[in-house]
Amino acid sequence: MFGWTGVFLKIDLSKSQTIAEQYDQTLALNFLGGRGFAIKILWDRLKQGTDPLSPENKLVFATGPLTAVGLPNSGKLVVASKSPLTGGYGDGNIGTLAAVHIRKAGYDALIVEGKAEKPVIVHINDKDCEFVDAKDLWGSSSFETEKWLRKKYARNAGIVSIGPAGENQVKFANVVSQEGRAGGRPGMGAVMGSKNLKAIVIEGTSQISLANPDGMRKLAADGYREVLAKPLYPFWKRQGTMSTIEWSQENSALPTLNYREAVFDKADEIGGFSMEKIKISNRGCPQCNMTCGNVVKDTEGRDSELDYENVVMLGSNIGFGDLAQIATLNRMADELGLDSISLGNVVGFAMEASEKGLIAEKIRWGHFEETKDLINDIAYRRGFGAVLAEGVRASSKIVGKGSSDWAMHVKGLEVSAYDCHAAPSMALAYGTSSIGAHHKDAWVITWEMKIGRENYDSVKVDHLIETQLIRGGLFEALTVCRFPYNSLGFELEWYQKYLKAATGIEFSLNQLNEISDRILNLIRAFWVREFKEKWDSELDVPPLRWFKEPLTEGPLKGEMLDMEKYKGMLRSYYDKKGWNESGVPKQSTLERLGLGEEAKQLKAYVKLETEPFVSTTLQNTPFP
Ligand code: PTT
Ligand code: SF4
Repeated sequence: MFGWTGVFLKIDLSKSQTIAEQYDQTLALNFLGGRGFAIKILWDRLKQGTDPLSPENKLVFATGPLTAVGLPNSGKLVVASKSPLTGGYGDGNIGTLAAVHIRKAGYDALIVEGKAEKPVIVHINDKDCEFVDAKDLWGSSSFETEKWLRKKYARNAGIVSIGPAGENQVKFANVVSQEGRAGGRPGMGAVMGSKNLKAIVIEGTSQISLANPDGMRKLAADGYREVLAKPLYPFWKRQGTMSTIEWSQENSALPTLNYREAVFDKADEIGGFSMEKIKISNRGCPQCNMTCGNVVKDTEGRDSELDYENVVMLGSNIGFGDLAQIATLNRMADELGLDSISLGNVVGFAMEASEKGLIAEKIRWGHFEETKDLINDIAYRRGFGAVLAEGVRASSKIVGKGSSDWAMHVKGLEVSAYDCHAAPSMALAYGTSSIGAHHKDAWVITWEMKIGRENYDSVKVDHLIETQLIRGGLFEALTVCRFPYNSLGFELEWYQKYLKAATGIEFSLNQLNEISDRILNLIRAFWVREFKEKWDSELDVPPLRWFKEPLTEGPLKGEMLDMEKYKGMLRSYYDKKGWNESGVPKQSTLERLGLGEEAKQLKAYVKLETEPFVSTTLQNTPFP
């Protein structure tokens, strides 16, 4: 087999044992890699109802056939598990040398299971593996941990670790690497902490076996040149994702004060051009010439890496208009190992609850000292921080008094940094995303602004489905960064050529779409299997604030979503996906995608429809 190593490394922490498992080539052909491997592993090996923070849960670090083969932006991996935050499938995408070394050590994925008796570090050196006592590192920040490990092991080893938030099993703790790469929003860091696993260090030295190594070398060099030649490249290097702040402000999509508003009076001060004035360097993932991490100094003179999402969520969404202060909050998130999106979301929730007098704690919008204290309280689960550590859905259940209307999440995952008061298809993207309210699978909002934000029509549904297949399916399975494609216009055909050079197989775009659809359907089946009779289409509806509370500021004052029309779009989406009225894949859909066995298993938990579902809202015209 070329392109894939054909081997998963199973790491059993309870037994301090590793087993290299050969897997069948059909798995690679049907699921490609990354997210595809992760969902198939979790589907096959997790019992329904597994407690996400128990030793029985599994944490998968998965690469794909294009990971680390020398082409642009290919130093990425998918970290996945059953999520303690949502109770469903959870994953994240992280740029790290660990992705490169997993492949060079001869594996396509690591499957971590069990629980170590005491805190450990797993050190993998090609085929050797040792379990190293981590008691001296337990309690350290992710940065200190990595620094210490780089001294002890190779300077360029692949390292992923957790901070105190992961150790304390904060439900939105993530996994951190290289002082600024972070992934696994739905609590992958908490799963790691629950297993007493502080870090994985991996060093691999072998070559990845490719069908056409010379061809790949040439294609990779051509690809780097092509990326450099793209007209948008120079501006990208200046601002990366940060230019989106001005765009969001202009288009009333900038989450402000817990998504109450979509414009922020200090947007200019936190935007890309202000950032450029204090930027000191670029940082990024391995094998990337687009390095999009904008490094600035925080209030204490430390480096902090700014992206759109973390600046918005720790800025306008909680009332901060000072980039150095935002950089400090962001640095805290990275060191503690907290997802910055969910963090900004729960802090915004707390500030609103405090303002409304629903909680005793005083936490004011944009108050630097109070916010820093609260962030530490969340990571260490102290006081009201312990409530927020459970995520915004759980917090709103505890606070009550109608707060669930403005608890900004879908299926328990906090909404990322796009306001949807006036963006129906982005709202549907959040509603139907594979992990909860994250923009990874479909960032359709800029497209939506161009074609008309007011429509709720099936053109939007079609575009969403297509985008999800490419972003949530293909890029997560390949596994490479999607930014060359979606931010610079690096064409999809490149990836087909890379796949051919890596695997020797010519995949058509239709075949790749089918693989993506298979992956996304199996993820949906996983959610349904976990929720059983509690599964309901209401789980695909975004927060009520966007439907009940119109914007009160900016050019779109008075705008909000229409529930009836949203549900019309959702029904159309289900229909086009081959799902029933509750959003459960039909037996015929699963069988068409080669998931017949999985359909049989799912039938033990829910009734599967076999008859075609006829939609009443499928025309290419606006919904009533
Ligand atoms: C991603 C989410 C994002 S999406 C951001 S900023 W973004 C936040 N970054 C965080 C951070 O930083 N520190 C922290 N403690 N928490 C953070 N949480 C947030 O996590 C990231 C880039 C970005 S920056 C994006 S959009 C793209 N995402 C990709 C993806 O999902 N798939 C893919 N194939 N390519 C992608 N390329 C881009 O990667 P999650 P990274 Mg990320 C400091 O983790 O869970 O997927 O959530 O990993 O290596 O930092 O790259 O404006
Ligand atoms: Fe990483 Fe940014 Fe490069 Fe993508 S563009 S690989 S996220 S540094």
